[in-house]
Amino acid sequence: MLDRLQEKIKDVFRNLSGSGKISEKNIEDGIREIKLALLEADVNYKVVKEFVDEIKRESIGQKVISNVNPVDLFYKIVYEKIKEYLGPENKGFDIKPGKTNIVMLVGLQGSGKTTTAAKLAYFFKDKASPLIVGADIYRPAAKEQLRNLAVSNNFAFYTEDKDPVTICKNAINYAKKNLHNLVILDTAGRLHIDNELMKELVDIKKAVLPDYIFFVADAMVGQSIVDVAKSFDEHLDINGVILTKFDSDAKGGATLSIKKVTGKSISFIGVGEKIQDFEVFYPERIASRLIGRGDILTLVEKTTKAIEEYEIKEMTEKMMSGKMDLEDLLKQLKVLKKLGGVSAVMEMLPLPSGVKNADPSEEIKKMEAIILSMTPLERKNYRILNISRKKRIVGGSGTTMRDITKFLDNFQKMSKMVKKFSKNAKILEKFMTSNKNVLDLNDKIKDIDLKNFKL
Ligand SMILES: Nc1nc2c(ncn2[C@@H]2O[C@H](COP(=O)(O)OP(=O)(O)OP(=O)(O)O)[C@@H](O)[C@H]2O)c(=O)[nH]1
Ligand SMILES: [Mg+2]
Repeated sequence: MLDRLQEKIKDVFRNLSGSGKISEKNIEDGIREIKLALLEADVNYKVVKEFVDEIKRESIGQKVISNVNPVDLFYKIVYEKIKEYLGPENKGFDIKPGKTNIVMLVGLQGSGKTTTAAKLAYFFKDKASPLIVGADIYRPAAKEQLRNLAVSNNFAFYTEDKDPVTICKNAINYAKKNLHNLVILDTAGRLHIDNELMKELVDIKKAVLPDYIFFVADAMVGQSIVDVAKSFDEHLDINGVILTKFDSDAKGGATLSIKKVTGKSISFIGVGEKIQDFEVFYPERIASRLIGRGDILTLVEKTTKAIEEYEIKEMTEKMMSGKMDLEDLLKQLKVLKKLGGVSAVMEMLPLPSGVKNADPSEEIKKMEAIILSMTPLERKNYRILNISRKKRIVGGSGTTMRDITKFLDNFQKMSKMVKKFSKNAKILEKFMTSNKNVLDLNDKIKDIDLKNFKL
C-alpha cells in the first residue's frame, strides 16, 4: 500500500543524504522530486501545489542551526506536512451509551460500502449490538450479499421490499424494539454522482437523522475521488471518510487529497476482503511509513528540541543586547506560543502586573494583535506613536486605548529591566540555554534573586 510513493520519497532522502554538502539547491531538488512523486501518486494537483509551497517556505531560508542536521530538519518538515495533510486522528465516531447509534454509509458503486457495513459491525461487536440494514434496492444481489455477510457472522440483518427511506425508518424502530444500539445503513451506489441518488440519500438522512455519515471511498481511485467526495459532502455534510482497499497497490492520491479538499478526516481503512481487515486510520503511522524511517518520531523530537533551544538562545541574546524593538518582541511571542506555558520566560515579558497567574496565551494574543496592527516603522520605534496612530491601532487590534498604553508602558519597563538583567547576563543565559528541559527554567529562575531587579 502506497509502496511506490514510499519508494520515491525514500529516494529523495537517499539522494539528499548522499550528496555530501547540503545546499539550498539540494533541498530545492528534493522538493521537486517530492512534487513529482506526489503527482505520480495521483494526488490532486492543487493539493500538491499547496503541499510543495508550504514545504518550500518552511525549508528554504531556514536558518542554519548548528546542532541540527539540515537533512534531519527536512525529514521533520516533510513528515509533519504529510501528517498534517492526512488529517488529525479522527476520533469522531464511537458508540454512545444509552441510545440507538445510527451510522449511514454512502459512496460510489463498488467503493466497498456493503463490505464495510459488516466490518464496522464486527469492529464494534464487543461494545454494541449491531443491526445491519440493506437499503440498496437497485442492484439485484445487493441485499443478499449483505444478508450473507450478516448471517455468516451472526449479526442481525434487516430489510424489506420497500423504498429505501421506509426500509431505514422501519429498521430504526426494529432496532429500538430489539435493543440493537448500533444501526448500520448500507445504501446504494451509482457509477457516477447523479441527482436521483443524492436526493434518495438526503431523504434517508432527513428521515432517520444519522449520528454519523461515512463517505466510503476506494483508495485505488486517484484524485477523481476528490470531486465525488466534495459533492457528497455538499449534499450530506458527511462526518468522516472510510478508505477501502488500502491493501491494494493504491498510489496515494485519494489518501493524501481527501482531507485537504473536504476538510473531513479519514476514520478507518479497509485492508483486505475479510471482515477483520479493518483498522483505525492513524495519520502518524502512515506518515512514518511513507517517510520510510522507523526512528522518525525520535528524530522529530530531537530536532524540535534543538530548534527550541536555539530559539531560546537567540531570544535571550536579543533581549540581553538591550536593542529589542517590537518586531523582535513579536518574533519572541511566536516562539513563546510554540513552547507554550514557559512561565519563566513569561516573567520577562511586558505583562501587566497581575496577569502572571492568568492565562498567558490571552495576553500573548493581545500583544500580538497590537504589534500586528503597527506599521514597520512603529514597530522599530514605538516612540512615534501619537494619539491618532494609537487610535488606529485600537481599531485594528480590537483592543482598548488602555491596553495599548499599558502594553507600551510595560515594554518600556521591560527594556529598562533587561539592561539591569544584562549585568547578570551570564547567569541568565546559562539558565536559558543549558537546560535540556525548557520547563525546568521556571524552577531554576526562582534561584535568581529577582528582588534585585525591581523596576
Ligand atoms: N482488497 C480489498 N477489497 C475490498 C475492500 N473493501 C471492499 N473490497 C472488495 O470490493 C468489492 C466491492 O465491495 P462492496 O462492498 O460490494 O462495494 P459497494 O460499495 O457495496 O458496492 P455497490 O453496492 O455495488 O455500490 C468487493 O469485491 C469487496 O470484496 C478492502 O478493504 N480490501
Ligand atoms: Mg453494496
